Amino acid sequence: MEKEISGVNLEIISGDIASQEEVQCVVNAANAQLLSGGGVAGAIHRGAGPDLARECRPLAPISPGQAVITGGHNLPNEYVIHCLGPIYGVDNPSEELLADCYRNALQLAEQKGITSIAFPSISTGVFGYPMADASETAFRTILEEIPNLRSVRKIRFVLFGSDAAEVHEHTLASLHP
Ligand code: AR6
Repeated sequence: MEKEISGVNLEIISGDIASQEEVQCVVNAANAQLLSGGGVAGAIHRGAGPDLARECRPLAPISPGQAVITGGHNLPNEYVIHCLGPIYGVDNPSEELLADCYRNALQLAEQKGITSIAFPSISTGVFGYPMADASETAFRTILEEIPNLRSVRKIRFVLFGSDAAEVHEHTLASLHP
């Protein structure tokens, strides 16, 4: 699914966040220590190689809602923006902290003049955030930020599996008919 909103191309696909060749920046669903892990963080660190962990070390720890930027190393992307999502029901208010992730990631991308960025569904794996709720917060925040974007012209959501992609398509259709 693809939508053009105020000059920004918003796209939802199913796939692997670590193999997005056409985007300048990918977003990591990180842990506070910015180390490799399961899910998205594991895929990104495997794809980037050990130099990513080395670059991350002095930037850690980060707190829920925060975003930091590094190079992409062996990934097909120039940059990685690492966001620490809230652990659902533990880091509160979870909704605000999740919105902070998307807002801070987009603002960081703007500061670097990044034109295209791919997000995973932050917090909806190990961190337990229900996907429908998370997708609503993600898209609400992105729709709020779109009018402020100057350099970012493409925002892609990369979801694991067609069910996750459908949930996101449904949410976006309801927020932006
Ligand atoms: N590409 C796209 N989406 C993926 C991929 C992938 N390669 N792998 C998993 N997903 P998670 P979180 C989906 O757990 O909830 C890590 O171990 C997955 O199905 O990666 O923010 C870190 O070290 C889910 O919908 O991130 C942290 O400790 C979503 O991406 C912690 O888990 C996010 O799942 C972060 O937990």
